[in-house]
Amino acid sequence: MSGSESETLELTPVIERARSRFEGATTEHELRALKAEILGKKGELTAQLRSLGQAPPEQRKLMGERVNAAKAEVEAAFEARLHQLADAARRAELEAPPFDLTLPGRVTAPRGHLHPVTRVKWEILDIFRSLGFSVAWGPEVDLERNNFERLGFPPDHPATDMQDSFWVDVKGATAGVRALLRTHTSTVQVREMSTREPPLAVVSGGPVYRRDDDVTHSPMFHQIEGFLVDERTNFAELKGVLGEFARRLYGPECSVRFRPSYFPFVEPGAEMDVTCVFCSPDDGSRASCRVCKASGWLEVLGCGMIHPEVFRHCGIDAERYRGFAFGLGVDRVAMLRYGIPDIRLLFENDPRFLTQF
Ligand code: 2NL
Repeated sequence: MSGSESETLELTPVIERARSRFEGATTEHELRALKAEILGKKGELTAQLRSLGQAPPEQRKLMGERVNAAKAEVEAAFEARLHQLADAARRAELEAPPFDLTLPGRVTAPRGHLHPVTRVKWEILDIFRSLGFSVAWGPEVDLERNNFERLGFPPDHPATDMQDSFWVDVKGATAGVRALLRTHTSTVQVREMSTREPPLAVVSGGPVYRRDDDVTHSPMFHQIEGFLVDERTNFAELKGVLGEFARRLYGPECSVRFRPSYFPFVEPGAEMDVTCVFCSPDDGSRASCRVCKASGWLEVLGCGMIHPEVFRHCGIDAERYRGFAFGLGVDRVAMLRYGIPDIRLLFENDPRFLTQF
């Protein structure tokens, strides 16, 4: 570089070019890329600084100051444009439609609910609780003794064929002691009677297991059983309690009737019917009602006065105490309540079915 060239070292156009390119940038990213290009290793000003080495020594100082001053100006132009862009972004954010904090959140997983059988089970247990009964629970695998013997079924009694059972192998069990999936919830009643002192009023509910499988039977279904034991209770009290239960479950218009029936652990035994929930009062639809087979009545539970033999097996004084007991199928109540035609639908866990409740 010659002396005359250094005197005409014209930096104003370099600064102006940088300024106008910065103006053209519309994002911070774009702006920073330009700055790197202009002030970086290959930028015009860097080249000028580098060439100072060849300038005559008496001019170097002045030229150096001018190039550095130009660099500072380009940097200031960069900072000014950076602030402008940040201000514009902030203004756009403030002027945009406000974010609605009251919008509902995005649904990631649908909310579940209780199974229809569980809902009906608690509805029934709650009714008995409101009538003064307490709720008890017991294991689903129990001893033959609690499932059959204490209820008065002797071993190999033909009645045990009525409910062909699922037997469970117990490793190291004493010979002759057998366990099974409970075939009814009476196991819980038996446990309560054997461990507590009357007066007692207890209900219990849950799954029970029998070797059945068709449209109206599932190998696992749900039962609720209850009993009351006191020095003086009788069939009239049984009718009063179970009639009130039916009205609370099916509505105040519901009537009940009792028909003699046989259960091995009660004497006398009966079945309770309620007026058909689909065709009562009869509006002319009864004649074609498929649910009650045009009878106007639905069978809903079994009941009776507890057999003294059951008391003796459970250590209760059969001379001093009497009691009534009852049992009902929860699945059947749920099927009537929701109009479900096939019991197996309840236990296939198909969400297309379950989400309807
Ligand atoms: C049913 C069952 C009945 C009982 C259940 C019972 C229990 C004990 C003593 C006496 Cl510990 N009875 N339970 C009594 C009568 C009928 O019915 O599932 N019926 C639909």
